Amino acid sequence: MLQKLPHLVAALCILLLPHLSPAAEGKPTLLVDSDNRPSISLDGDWHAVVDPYDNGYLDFRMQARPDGYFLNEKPGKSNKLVEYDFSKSAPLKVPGDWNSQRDSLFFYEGTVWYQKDFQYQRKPGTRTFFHVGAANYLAQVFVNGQKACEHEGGFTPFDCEVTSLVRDGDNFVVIHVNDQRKRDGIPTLNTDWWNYGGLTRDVSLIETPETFVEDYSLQLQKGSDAIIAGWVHVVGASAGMQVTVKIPELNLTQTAASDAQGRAAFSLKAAKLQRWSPRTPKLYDIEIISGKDHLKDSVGFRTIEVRGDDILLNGKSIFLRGISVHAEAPYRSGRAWSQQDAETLLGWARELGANFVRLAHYPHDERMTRLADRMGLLVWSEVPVYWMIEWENPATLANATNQLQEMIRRDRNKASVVLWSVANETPNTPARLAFLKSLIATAHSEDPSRPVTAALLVTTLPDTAEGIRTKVIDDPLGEYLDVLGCNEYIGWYEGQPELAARTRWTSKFNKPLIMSEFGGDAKFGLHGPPDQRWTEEYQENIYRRQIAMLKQIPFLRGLSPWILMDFRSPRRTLPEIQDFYNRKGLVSNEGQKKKAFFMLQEYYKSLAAQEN
Ligand code: GCB
Repeated sequence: MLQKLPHLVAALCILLLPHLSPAAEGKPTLLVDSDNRPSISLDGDWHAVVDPYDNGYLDFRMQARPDGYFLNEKPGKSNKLVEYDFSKSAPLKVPGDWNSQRDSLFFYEGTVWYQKDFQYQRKPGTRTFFHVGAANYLAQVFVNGQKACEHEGGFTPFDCEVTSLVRDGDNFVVIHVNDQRKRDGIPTLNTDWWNYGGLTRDVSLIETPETFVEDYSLQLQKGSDAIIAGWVHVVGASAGMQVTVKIPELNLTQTAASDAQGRAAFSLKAAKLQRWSPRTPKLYDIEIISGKDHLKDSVGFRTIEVRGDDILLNGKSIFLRGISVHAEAPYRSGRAWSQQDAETLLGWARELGANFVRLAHYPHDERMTRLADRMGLLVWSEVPVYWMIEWENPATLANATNQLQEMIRRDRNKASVVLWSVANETPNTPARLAFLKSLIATAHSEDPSRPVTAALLVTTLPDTAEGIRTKVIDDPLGEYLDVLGCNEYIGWYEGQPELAARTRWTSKFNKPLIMSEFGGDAKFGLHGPPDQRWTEEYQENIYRRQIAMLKQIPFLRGLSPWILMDFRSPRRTLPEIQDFYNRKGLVSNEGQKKKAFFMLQEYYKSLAAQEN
């Protein structure tokens, strides 16, 4: 009997499972639409202990400490390490990366322990979640000395259930954040952006009723201009729980019963739906009601499809006038997170005449996709599967899959997001292909409504006798993608800008192409002839020649040149020019527009005029 006990316990757990949230298993959940839920902000100053040897977490044998961490969160009240004292440690601002807050942390990659006291009074019948908008890269959350959850991945949110850990009155939270680059991580050791560490996005406590809407999907059905279909997932619901979806402006209300997994399916017919598009970014207020939970959101409805080499928005072919954007904060540098950061970055994109942004190379703050929804900017959203990854490592694939699922889950109800990208410039090997095929399948099954893309590299054929060179899109991954992305640097990493004039493009696939990167560095204010590198004139020359070349590609359906604004990168050391900035921005990190900005703006204006 005793031997059978574990099986009994396991069976009991399985029986109880539908009533538990994932948080109860120690794995954080992700509350969709969390920015519209009642919350208590924990942003502001946090005590921070910089722990380069991760000594609070690892003992002298480099083993994880059994009690999770060993710092003295209440001096005098515990016998933990006397060397540490949160209360005397200088604070760091949250949200915010640590690198741009303290000179001594500029190049720092390692552990910082964050600590904050907070007052709390739990209302009866509620559950409490600890929400982290993003922590780069590994995070472990401890509430009142007890571990609540851990999370891997620096760019997606997570919510730890802390209902049983919080108490009325004084509470404290400790978060162990480590941003050491890992060979088996996503991303891996080498990237062309700054590894900004810390609690880089908002932190808050979120309260929900005991039974609550954890996730939902409502989309305009493919091929339809009136049917809004989807589902709502309620945690804590038993089969037959009533779930209601309302769209008051459309006079729509529908109630459905949840199944045994807490899922209720919906199909609503809207008689006079105004579809979301860049020109008319119409958002509808929606309400989802289940038991005591009442979730509100603003959602746009549109379809996005691929037919042959066309991208169809609401059934009509669209050309994506885009620009790539890093989550670098304008004017002050560091990781972007604020509303003002989002408004500045997307404001420049709009000024450029863009209807599309590639949010590279990882999911950006949710404020960006919220704002894109309101501004009518189409979005390419991407996971940091970048350059080299441990393609054969199942744990790395599980991690990439999880980051992809979290990205999709957070933003699947944003009309602006039209493309999920699974990778950037990855090598053409069988192991890579298997890895990315799996990610593509995940994206399609999590969200059948959106096309999947990736930024590929191409093969260049030798020059013909006439001096014509051909670039062939032949990466076998192309077969599994819906939209092809392609990065090329003619005129920067490859020859002179003029080379574009004798370059032709072909593709093995009958699919739309987005030229997802091209460009070159220019230091704002540095002038010279168009063949002098680093000058604004050289960069402008690249854009001029590129635009002429791109116009000749019949299956081109968009472009997102590299990049909107100069961004910090440890790879870019050239003194007086780069000074640790990648200078391919059309706008400097101080907000000055370079000549190429105006060249691309002119092209985009002419394209927009043709649309009329
Ligand atoms: C690329 C990468 C991008 C780099 C860029 C560059 O191909 O995708 O992350 O920043 O080139 O500037 O070299």
